[in-house]
Amino acid sequence: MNDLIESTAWLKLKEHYETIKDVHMRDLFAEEPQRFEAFSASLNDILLDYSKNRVTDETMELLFALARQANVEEWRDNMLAGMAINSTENRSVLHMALRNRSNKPIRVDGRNVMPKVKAVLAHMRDFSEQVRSGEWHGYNGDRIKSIVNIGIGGSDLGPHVVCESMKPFAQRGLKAYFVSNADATHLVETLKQVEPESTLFVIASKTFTTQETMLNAYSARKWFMDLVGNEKAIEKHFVAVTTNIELAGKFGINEANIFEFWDWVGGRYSLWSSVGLTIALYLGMDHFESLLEGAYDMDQHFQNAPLEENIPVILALLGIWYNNFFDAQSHAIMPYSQYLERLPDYLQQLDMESNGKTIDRKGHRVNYLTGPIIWGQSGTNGQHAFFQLLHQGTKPVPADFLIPALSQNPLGLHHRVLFSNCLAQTKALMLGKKYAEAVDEMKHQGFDKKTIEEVIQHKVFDGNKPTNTIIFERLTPKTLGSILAMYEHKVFVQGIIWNINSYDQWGVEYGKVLAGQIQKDLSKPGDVENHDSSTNGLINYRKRVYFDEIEKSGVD
Ligand code: G6Q
Repeated sequence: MNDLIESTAWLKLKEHYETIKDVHMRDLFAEEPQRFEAFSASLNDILLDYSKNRVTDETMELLFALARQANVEEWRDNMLAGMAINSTENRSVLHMALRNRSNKPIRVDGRNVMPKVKAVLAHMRDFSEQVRSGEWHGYNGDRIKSIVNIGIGGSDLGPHVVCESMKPFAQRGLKAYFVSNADATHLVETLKQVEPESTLFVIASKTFTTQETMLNAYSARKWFMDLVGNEKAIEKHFVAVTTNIELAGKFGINEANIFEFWDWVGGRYSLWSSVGLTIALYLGMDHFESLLEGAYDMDQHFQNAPLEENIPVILALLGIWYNNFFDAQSHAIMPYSQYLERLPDYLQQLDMESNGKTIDRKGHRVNYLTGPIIWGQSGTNGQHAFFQLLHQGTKPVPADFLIPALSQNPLGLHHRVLFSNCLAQTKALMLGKKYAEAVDEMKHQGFDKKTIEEVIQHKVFDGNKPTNTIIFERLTPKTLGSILAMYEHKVFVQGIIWNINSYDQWGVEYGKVLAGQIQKDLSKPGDVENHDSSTNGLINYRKRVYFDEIEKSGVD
């Protein structure tokens, strides 16, 4: 039994939906000249324009009432007070402590965690400065030129999106690589680009037991030993980021080079912790701290701004509006910035791992939709691929468009073209093109009546497709920090309203054990019959090919 869809705020929204579902945004804009001012919110240089949504003042009031009914503010305060809101793992959720730039203590079990957080930041600063200045060098005196981050999921996606997005701030001559996939190709192709003498491997794993990461770490270690042949050299080239100091020590990493974090930091919320070591090495600690400051500004905004002006709350409520009342199955992320190319990947994990849940906090199956499918691609590339479906497909796809007002690479007309495309898309998605407009356009282009009649239906665009535009001055570490924190809080608010635990990931844990039995079966000769027929058939296919190959080549 779930209360949500029977609650007062929900029922009022349902009723309101009936009155608004056929209203066109084109008419809302015509009726309300101040719509942009009325439906926008800002923090520092970040401006959220949410006027191109299928909402009126009344819709927003009802949505804010839903947030109040779910006690979003109280949950937010409980999270920051260190309460174990990750109830299925009995853990606090305190990634906000990692970027707490004030002197206020933040406690877990009555203990202030800030001294530990600051000590790790100081350790990161000290180490990254040594590496970047050349004071820390490879075993034979070479300067470190390549950082290879080995990690997966939360120990990969966060540092990866930041390093990619912040390339203009990186130190010249230093490269960052990310290896995550169990497919050896990922590691092998990366190792082709680096030299052991000038490479530092950062093994990032909260648990230090994740199969893919351990596989890659041990293979990287073997590659290093095969080329260098000096066990002692390992400590100059391998460091670890983990909560499991013991296992990192067993791997052979010097305790002084293990960067700690804690179980109250969830994997997908960990880029602000020592999991950000690769960021600090690549960009420098000052830029890493600017990233933290940007996130802290968003945290302050999230904690203090009234719900009506609160950017993450507004984004969360609009998401719920489409997800639960318009039955939108997905939400698209369109960064009009090549540097933000990896943002959709990062947000996929943040959102889908957090809110891809069916069981509510009380242990009941929900009877409403929870987290959407997150997808997207950088503009303008997406325009030449899947935007057709956004304009004329049968599925509603609300989307966020993100764009800097100024480019990091001002080159001729490029940014003006990029900017025009971004705005032209959101405008067209909102307005659409009426039948009469399409006819006029074709007449103007000189088409005859018969041709117009034949194709006109295809040239009509319904419009009324909702988008948010998130615009900022320039993509800097601080702005990026604010944007990532904005999405974290959006996901939190949605999880609270859907009454699910956004901080566990039993599906991921399940995946971590699933492969064990199959792996054993793959190593024995002969066909297997102990699985379903599909799994048996696929295992046996691989075995036949593999054992034939061994017989032919004589090499295992
Ligand atoms: C994140 C998830 C998951 C995790 C990876 C890596 O919230 O728990 O993506 O980050 O499975 O785990 P380790 O860091 O422990 O290797």
